[in-house]
Amino acid sequence: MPQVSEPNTKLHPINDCPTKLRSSDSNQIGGTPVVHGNVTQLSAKIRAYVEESVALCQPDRIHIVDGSHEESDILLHTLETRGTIKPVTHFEHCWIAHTDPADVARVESRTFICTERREQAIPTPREGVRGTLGNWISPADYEAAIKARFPGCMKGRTMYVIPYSMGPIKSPLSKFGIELTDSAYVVCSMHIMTRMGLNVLEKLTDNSDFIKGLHSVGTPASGKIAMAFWPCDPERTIILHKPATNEIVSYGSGYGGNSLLGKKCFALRIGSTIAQREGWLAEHMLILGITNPKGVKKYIAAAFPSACGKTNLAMLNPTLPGYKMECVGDDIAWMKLDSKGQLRAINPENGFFGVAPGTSSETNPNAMNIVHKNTIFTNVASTSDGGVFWEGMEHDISPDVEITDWMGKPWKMGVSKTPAAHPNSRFCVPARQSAIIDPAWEDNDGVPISAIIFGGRRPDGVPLVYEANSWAHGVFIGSAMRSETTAAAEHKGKQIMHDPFAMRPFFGYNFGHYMKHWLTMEERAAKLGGHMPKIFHINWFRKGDNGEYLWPGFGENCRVLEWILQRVDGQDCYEQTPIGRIPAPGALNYEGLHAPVNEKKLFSIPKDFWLLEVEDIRQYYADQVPHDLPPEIAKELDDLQRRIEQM
Ligand code: OXD
Ligand code: MN
Repeated sequence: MPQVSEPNTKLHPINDCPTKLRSSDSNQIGGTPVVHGNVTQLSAKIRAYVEESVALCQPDRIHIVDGSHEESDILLHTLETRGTIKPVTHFEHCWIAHTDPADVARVESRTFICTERREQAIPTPREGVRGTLGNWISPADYEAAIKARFPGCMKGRTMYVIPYSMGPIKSPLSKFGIELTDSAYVVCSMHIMTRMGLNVLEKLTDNSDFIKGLHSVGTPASGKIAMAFWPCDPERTIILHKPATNEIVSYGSGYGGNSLLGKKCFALRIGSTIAQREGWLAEHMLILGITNPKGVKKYIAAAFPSACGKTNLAMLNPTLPGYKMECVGDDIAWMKLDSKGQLRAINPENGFFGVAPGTSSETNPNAMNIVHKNTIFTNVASTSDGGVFWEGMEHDISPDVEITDWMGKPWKMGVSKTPAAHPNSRFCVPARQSAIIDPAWEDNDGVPISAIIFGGRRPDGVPLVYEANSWAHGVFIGSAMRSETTAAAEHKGKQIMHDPFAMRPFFGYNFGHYMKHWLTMEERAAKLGGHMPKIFHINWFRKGDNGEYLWPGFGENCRVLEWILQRVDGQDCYEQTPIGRIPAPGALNYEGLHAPVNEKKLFSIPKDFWLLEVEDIRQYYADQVPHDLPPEIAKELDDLQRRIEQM
């Protein structure tokens, strides 16, 4: 188990070039040898990008990633030798990585969007208010930030050139990227999370464009790396995005959300700006296929803030007889209108990078079943029988095993005061391993979306499910989403935070313009002869007077999805309320639930609560988007307030 240690000069500078891979004299870029792959495999555009990045970062060698299992195994072996990962012997081809404790989550405060003018990237908040909808950086400061960190940052290291595709390689909805990184952990994780390697390079030989991504784990200005097994530079970490040139630059962190550039940086931040330009949607949403007992299949897309049970819903085990749920994606959806105006979605990812704590055979048996092979765990605890452990797995391990926490210290259930696994610890696993992966998950045309769902963790006042009255009302509901905070980012403690569209940390452009873009989708669909899906809001987390959850959740959530799809079919099973449409009394199927549900409480709409909610949303808009709020959204809020006042 890695320990806090002085820099290990044997392991650093990182000489991670497998000896098997050697270059010939002509196989070099800017004088730096290519030790794996061949420079002739790169298009002129890719070569120019690598060359300019090599000049900046000065790696010792270049490795063009081919995407083979053999390559990934060699790199995993290198990582093991270095102490970055260790095998999970109880499982097949699984590994645990332990990060530097200072590098465990996304760092929103150091994540920036670079545009000429600030208001292109983020809304200008009310004077005296701190904006919470992203950070802007000027082009000059962007360049300065790079100059202050990157020159020579890969000395002694290998620069890996990762060609990857977000989405199935042949899908017209997919897009390609090149990530340059000095982290073999990133290469192995990208191998799981994206389609990557030579088949993507072949697609780029026509010199077509790609999203540029430069990543370095960095070296602290002092030159001293605290933990040799996990080099990083937490004090100077920065994650930069430049939508105008489709560029991502990430320095100082090896943690997934900051370093696997295809995910949040490309598929959401840069992706949302491309989507705005091209007239589609890049969203922080799961995609789920639902087949009802009659064999009719529909797909839904759902947005929840980080670590709100999104992966659990994406892999739902339905309790209602005759239902079948299949997963297309658990985190990101790219959604475009087809020629008939039907919204279709692809999952741009190739794997699941799920939050481990809370995942168990009770809450998500489908996830538990797939993490026993080809999985890279990060910051989970380990067990003396060669397995893994995290909070929530108490019933999944044998009681006599000894547990070592994510920091390498002995840990005792019921005794230790700190968590065994880091709250943001992860499993990274290929999606195709899942028994419930949807047969259409790699369809080039994407799957048709019938409903869009927003949700959050709301202990009070917000009913289990309600339906928007219209598209604009639905967009308003997305913009007003709030949720209890999570461990996926650097926030402390529990608070109800605004997280519009579950995109607050992931907007690539001004949130006001983003709402406007969403509003335009209705007309775009209509012009093509279609219509946008119905929008719903769900809340599995409402609590009763004694703090107990009012809804059993997990597999029982299929009952809510059943009602949603009945509404999609136009069934008259709803009751109109001031906030939207809720199931008519008895319309939700409660048959066979283990304990009776207090329907009245679950669906009550307390006037006082909602008056405060409206006030809060109004304040939020006034503080955060005073200049850019679309009038349609302001009107929805006024209308909601009026309806509540009339209750
Ligand atoms: C994630 C997140 O990692 O949303 O998926 O933070
Ligand atoms: Mn996410």
